[in-house]
Amino acid sequence: MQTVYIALGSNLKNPVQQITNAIAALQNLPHTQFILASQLYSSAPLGPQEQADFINAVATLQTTLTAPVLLQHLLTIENQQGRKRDGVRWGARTLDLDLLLYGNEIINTPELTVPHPGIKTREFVLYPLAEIAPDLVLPTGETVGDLLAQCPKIAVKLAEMSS
Ligand code: ROI
Repeated sequence: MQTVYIALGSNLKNPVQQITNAIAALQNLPHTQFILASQLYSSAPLGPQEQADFINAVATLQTTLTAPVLLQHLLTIENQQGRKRDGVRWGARTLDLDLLLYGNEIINTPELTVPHPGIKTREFVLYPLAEIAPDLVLPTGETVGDLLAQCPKIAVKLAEMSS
């Protein structure tokens, strides 16, 4: 059984609903116990600015799925929620599910890099991660708090849940 952390992001087609639906889908994964999801956070896009603000969250699960099988499930959920890979780097998306951490494992394959490279520099990942796992230590030995202190500052705020 591994404890895993997954980052969720959306900035298209009702992002709050996309994230809510994705959390429900994570709750239904086989061989997996859903533990907790963070609140929803809103931030301006990293990358091209001519796109809508993002909604982000982080969820944690315990699973006996292997990392590659879990990744396939995440891609399936992205596709079920209408993800189109249009080839635009850092473009808008209905749903992005990133495997941030898989237990204490370090994985470097063509399909998967864990810990996710964005974890250290993306405030919109670190804020929700720190909310649900403030004392988490990465395989590299850093804590989430250390990373947040070193991270470039962008404005991340709790998302409006109404509407
Ligand atoms: N920017 C923000 N704020 N949140 C994201 O989830 C996000 N995801 C991305 C890019 C386009 C890089 N920018 C983002 O993939």
